[in-house]
Amino acid sequence: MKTIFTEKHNLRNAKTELDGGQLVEPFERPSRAKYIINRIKEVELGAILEPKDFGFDIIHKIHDRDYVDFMQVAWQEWQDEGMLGEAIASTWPARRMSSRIPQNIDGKLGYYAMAAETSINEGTWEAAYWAAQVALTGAEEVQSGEVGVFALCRPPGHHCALDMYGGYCFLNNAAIAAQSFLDKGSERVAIVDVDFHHGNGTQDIFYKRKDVLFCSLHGDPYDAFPYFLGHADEKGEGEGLGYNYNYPMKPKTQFDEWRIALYDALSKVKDFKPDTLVISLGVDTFENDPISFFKLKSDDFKTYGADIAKLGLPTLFVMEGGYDIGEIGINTVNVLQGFEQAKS
Ligand code: SP5
Ligand code: ZN
Repeated sequence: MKTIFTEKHNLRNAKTELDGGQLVEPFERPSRAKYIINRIKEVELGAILEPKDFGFDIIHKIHDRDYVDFMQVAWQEWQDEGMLGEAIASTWPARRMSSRIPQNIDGKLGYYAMAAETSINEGTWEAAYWAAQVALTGAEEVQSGEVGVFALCRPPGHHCALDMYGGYCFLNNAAIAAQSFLDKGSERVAIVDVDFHHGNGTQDIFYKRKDVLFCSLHGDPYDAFPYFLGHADEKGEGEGLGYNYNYPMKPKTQFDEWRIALYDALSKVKDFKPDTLVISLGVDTFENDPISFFKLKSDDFKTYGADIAKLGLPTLFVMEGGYDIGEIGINTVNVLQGFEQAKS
C-alpha cells in the first residue's frame, strides 16, 4: 500500500493544550506521525510519496471562504493584539447570543472554534493546508487505480466543520478527499469514521447531502468529546435523510461489541453502492489511549482492516486521532496490513 506523507506536518507543533484546567503538551503532537512512518518503513508497507499541491479549489467547496481566510491570518492577528501565549478561544456565541462575527481576534476565535483545547500558533495553518493536500493526493492515487492508499494526514480533520476548527482539526481532510472523488468521477462516496470520537465536522458538512454516506463509530456523546453531536437519532436532513448513521458506544466497549457496530455500518455502505470509500482512521479506540475509553487490542486493528477490505471498494485511509504514541505505529499499520492481506 502506498502512503502519502510530508515532513511539513512538523509545522503543527503547538506548545499548549487546555486539559483539566492546565496547559499541557498537546496529545496531538509531531511524534505521532514519526512513529507511524517508522512502522511503515519497518514492515515495508509500500512506497512513501510526497503530496502534490492542488491549491484551494476543493478546500473551498468544503469550508466557508470566510473561515478559510480567517484561519490563514488568525495567528498573525493574535500576535498583533499583543497576546503572549498561543491563540485559544475563550468566549462563544452560546445560547440566545448573537451570531454576528466580531472584529476583535479574541471574539473571532470564539466564533470559529468548537472547543478550547486546540491552540493555534505559528505554522499551524501551513501544516493543516498540507494535510489536506496529502488527502487530495491520496484520493488521486486511488482514482488512478490503487485499491488501498494511506493518507498520513497531520493535523487530523474530522472535527473540523464547514466553518469551525477544534478537536485538533483545522481542515476536514476526509471530507476534502471525498469531494475530490466526486469531482473526478465518483457518483457516490461513503465515509466510515472509526476514530474514537464522533466525526462531528464530517457529519455537519454532508448532513444534507445524499451523494456522501457518513457512518461514525464513537464514544457516546453523553460521555465523550465532542459532547454536542453524535447521537444515534441524527440521521441526516432533507435530501440527506437516511445518509448519516451514528454508533455511539459506552465506556469500556470491547472489540466484539464494536465490531458488531462496524458490521452494521459496513452493511449500510454496501447498500449505498459507493464508487469509493474513505476511512477516517483514528486509533484512539486502543485500550491504552490516554484520552479515550474503548478497549480494542492491537490485533483487533488487523482484524477490522480485513473486515473493511471485504467490501472490495477502492479505499482511502485518512489519518485522524490516536494518542498512545508508543503503540500508534503498530495499531495504525495493523489496520492497513489487515486490509492488504484480505483485499481481493
Ligand atoms: C482527532 C481527535 O481525535 N481529536 C480529539 C480531540 C479531543 N479533545 C478533547 C479531549 C478531552 C479529553 N480529556 C481527557 C483528560 C485526560 N487527562
Ligand atoms: Zn479521536
